[in-house]
Amino acid sequence: MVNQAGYFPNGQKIFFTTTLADSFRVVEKSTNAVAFSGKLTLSKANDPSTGLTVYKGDFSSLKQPGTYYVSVSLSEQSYEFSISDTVFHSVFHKSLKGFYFQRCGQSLNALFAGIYARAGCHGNDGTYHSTSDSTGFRSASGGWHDAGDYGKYIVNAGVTVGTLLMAYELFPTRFSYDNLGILESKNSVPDILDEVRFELNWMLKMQHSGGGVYFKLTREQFEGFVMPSADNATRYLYQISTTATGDFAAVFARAARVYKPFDQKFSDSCLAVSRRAWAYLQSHPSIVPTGGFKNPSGTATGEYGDGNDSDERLWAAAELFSTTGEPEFNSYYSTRYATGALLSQPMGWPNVRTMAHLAYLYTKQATASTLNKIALRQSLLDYGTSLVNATKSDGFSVAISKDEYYWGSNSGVLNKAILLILASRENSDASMLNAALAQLNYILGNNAHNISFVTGIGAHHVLHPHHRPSSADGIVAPVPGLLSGGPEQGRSDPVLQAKFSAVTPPAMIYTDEEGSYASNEIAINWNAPLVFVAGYFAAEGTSTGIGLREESQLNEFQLHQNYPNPFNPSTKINYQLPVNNHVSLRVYDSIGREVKTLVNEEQEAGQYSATFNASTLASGLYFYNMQAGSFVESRKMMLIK
Ligand code: 9MR
Ligand code: 9MR
Ligand code: ZN
Repeated sequence: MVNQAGYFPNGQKIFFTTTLADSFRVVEKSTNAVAFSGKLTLSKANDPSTGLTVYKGDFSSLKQPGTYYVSVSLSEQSYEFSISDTVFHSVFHKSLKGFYFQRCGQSLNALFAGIYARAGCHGNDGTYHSTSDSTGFRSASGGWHDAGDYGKYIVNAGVTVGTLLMAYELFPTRFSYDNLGILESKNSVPDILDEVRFELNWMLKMQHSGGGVYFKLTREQFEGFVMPSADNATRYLYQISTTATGDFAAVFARAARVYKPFDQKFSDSCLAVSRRAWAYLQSHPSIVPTGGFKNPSGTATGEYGDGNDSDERLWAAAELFSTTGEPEFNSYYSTRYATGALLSQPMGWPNVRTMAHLAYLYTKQATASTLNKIALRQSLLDYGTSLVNATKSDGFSVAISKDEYYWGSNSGVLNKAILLILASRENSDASMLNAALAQLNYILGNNAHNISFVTGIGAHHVLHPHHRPSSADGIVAPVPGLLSGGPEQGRSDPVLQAKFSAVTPPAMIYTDEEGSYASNEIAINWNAPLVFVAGYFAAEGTSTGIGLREESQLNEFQLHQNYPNPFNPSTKINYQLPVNNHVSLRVYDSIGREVKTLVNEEQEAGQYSATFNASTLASGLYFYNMQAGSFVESRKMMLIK
């Protein structure tokens, strides 16, 4: 079992096998030449999660880029893999593009979707359900299909959008790719933000004028395995809920920060709707509907059942504080944040407490409590350490324990990888980053099923996901870039029930069959941490392997590319100061004459946006240059009138 996408030249390289042999060889594929040989060691006897006795081979010292396979005996060899700096590029790109393929209410053009082009769908979204507060039609088309079904659920949208925006906000240079081949590519706004905005535009339509947010927009019963355009039954907006409203308030507060440099008006409206959602929460201090949202009788689509909205409220407060700096939100968070352990579980739709804590930990607001931040940072480090230890006692180096193979377990694995990445930035311990990468290795084939759980990635990947378009489109290969949920200990569908028993070890309860919705569906909230982790590591590489391009984005000077570029007649130039400094920001023409001084003064640490009015300048090439302390950087811009 190898990571079928591959390994970094200078990174750790581990494979697993259950074959008892003493040595192994890594063979170069085209020449069949043995490039490396080594000894197997025991990884784990009677591994608790799989029940297997697992051996591992380490070929980290093989650094020559190429295509290889591992051989442990004459008859047994692994799937092929690469050694290269770019092994995670296509995982990142495909998993992000996976969201484009989930778009609802828009046809997918062959230009962007290739053979997976399809007609638009669900143009009649939606009708108020009889249990909601209104009657008739409400325009709420757009957004992503949630999963293998075509429903749209705010709670799941919330954690998904939160995770994707967090990836961009923490690591803007790693997530600024604008050439994904979606409708909005090359518009000078990173594609991850374009794609997320498609979902945000739908979410906006789900907010009642009173601030509350409708829980979901789905049919009463799951649709059949038809293309989305053929699914024409009525789809309903169900009740307003406080879990949905809390998630909504949180992600729109974050969106107000993230989109500000790109679109001030949109940013303003994000903050306004977030405040309105917050006001609704304030006037409804107990969970709505009572006990949490439940499907009414006659409805069987997803429930995302959650009887506790305190974490959604906490997340909303943390994000609103981070965006506005207002004391109300700071004190809401600070008086409640310490109930229970701090960072002690991965993010997930039922519990977004970790999202709240991360928002507070990374806020730039000067009035944030230093003591809170110290406690959060310490708990992140402690949690990271406990996860590293968990990987050491697992046969396949997985960070989830044998009791954590819940529905969507692969997302638990990847959400823990995110926390390991974040923890690794707080010290310089390579073991955290290696443990994070081991989680991605597991997802991409380093697992007991010897399968890449991402469609379209690896020589042997999931082929039969519980995904209606992949089933109904008549194309053999499933839609690419989608993460299967993975092993499910509860055996919550008939296929798993028939195939496995109560004594099957939890990590073995998986089958690549369309009927197994509990182990082989795909979902937006599972793809989001895949995008985060694959995108993070895709930008690692560059011949150094992991760990050597450590950068703590929040603690460094940054001068961003201006948007839009080309622009006319005024633009914004954004930059970030980690500490107070004298800043000069000047614009020069192509032969080096200064045409404008935008900033020349002492400024406090923070993020800035300088407006540049170019109306008196001729079309052409210009440069802007920023100096602050020893930081000096220039960027190019084109002015086209
Ligand atoms: O698709 C399945 C559907 O045909 C069954 O009636 C249903 C019974 O619960 O289970 C499946 O539905 C899944 C759906 O396709 C998408 N997400 C999870 C659903 C099961 O919870
Ligand atoms: O991801 C959800 C998982 O945590 C639950 O255990 C499961 C059963 O309630 O439902 C999952 O969510 C499904 C949703 O209800 C409908 N769309 C498909 C989702 C993924 O299976
Ligand atoms: Zn649709």
